[in-house]
Amino acid sequence: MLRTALIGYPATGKTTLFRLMTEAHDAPRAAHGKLEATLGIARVPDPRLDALTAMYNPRKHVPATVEFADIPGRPSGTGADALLDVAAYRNADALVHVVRSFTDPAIPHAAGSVDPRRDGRAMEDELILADLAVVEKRLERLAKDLKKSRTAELEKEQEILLRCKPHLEHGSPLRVLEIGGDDRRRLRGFQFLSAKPLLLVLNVDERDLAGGLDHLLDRHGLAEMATGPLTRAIALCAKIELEIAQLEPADAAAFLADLGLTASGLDRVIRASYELLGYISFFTVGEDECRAWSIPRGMAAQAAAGEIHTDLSRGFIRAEVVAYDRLLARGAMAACRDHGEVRLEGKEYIVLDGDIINVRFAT
Ligand SMILES: Nc1nc2c(ncn2[C@@H]2O[C@H](COP(=O)(O)OP(=O)(O)OP(=O)(O)O)[C@@H](O)[C@H]2O)c(=O)[nH]1
Ligand SMILES: [Mg+2]
Repeated sequence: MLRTALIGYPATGKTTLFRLMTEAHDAPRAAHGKLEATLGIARVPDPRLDALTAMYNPRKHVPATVEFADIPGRPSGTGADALLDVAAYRNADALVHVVRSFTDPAIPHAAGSVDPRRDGRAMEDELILADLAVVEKRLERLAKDLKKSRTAELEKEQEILLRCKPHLEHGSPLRVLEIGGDDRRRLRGFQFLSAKPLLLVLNVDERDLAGGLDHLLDRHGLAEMATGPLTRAIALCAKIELEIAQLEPADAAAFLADLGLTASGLDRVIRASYELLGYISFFTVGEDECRAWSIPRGMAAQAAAGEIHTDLSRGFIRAEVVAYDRLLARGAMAACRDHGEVRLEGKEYIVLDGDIINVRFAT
């Protein structure tokens, strides 16, 4: 499962967004200052799963899920330790930085004013400084160890960290550093925060909704920050989205249309996270259960089978695969079979977005 963590300064709307994403609409708000992460699960909306469910009428339908961790914000300048202390940040596949542009005199901003450009940059700097602290500490340790025994692996680790250090010192996140496959593996264990894909969510004022959302990203400097690799930005109004999410679906759709929005905030945050991480979905279908699974793009069939169950990966023989579009066009699996559209694929087959898969395996 894809894991994301909400990061941001106090009172920017993280918990409001968390409640929206995880449908924990009525859950009590996390108390300010509470340090642990609150975890929640968001269901990934996917019209294809809805269509498959209509076709199979299964007892159960299970959407793909994304985990969100909500952590109370700390004012800027609290120090690298504060960020590194939070396991949910380190463990996340992606960070979602909630940047506030809404103004409300009753809800003061910790920095004394609302300034999305400043906050976006300040958080990036904090991620970079947190990583730099880790790099420096490890380099010191490595220097000592290398005196005792020079191994090729330790030298390679030192080499890549010596590339990271000046990069971070120049104020650049590790996201934008080009790193080869082996070095990427060497760095993975450090769980560097500035290397994680970053989604910037501009939490806009309800009064700004009328003028459309995209130009707000430009106006507040977030579009510019999201031009680099593994970075994206979207704008939404968490407070209004949460109100909309509590309406009946038909009313919610009408409300969104009134605001000139084509998709809910939930849809947009999830979609942006998927694009950011290059995730795709495949499906398993049947009368018992129709289910969506998320995997990184480029994953082979055997590994994808392992997402369903380790037995399926271990005993993998072949995968029966049909494209979603073909199944929908034919209306039934049997018709796809008759037309030769159900392929038998081996373990090296690269799973495509929308594949419907049945794994044949031996126990
Ligand atoms: N006016 C307005 N208020 C909002 C908006 N989003 C959130 N708020 C309000 O801002 C306050 C803080 O929101 P939270 O979601 O609790 O903020 P947070 O980022 O979780 O705060 P910490 O957990 O303390 O870091 C709440 O009273 C929200 O209702 C918005 O878009 N507009
Ligand atoms: Mg909160």
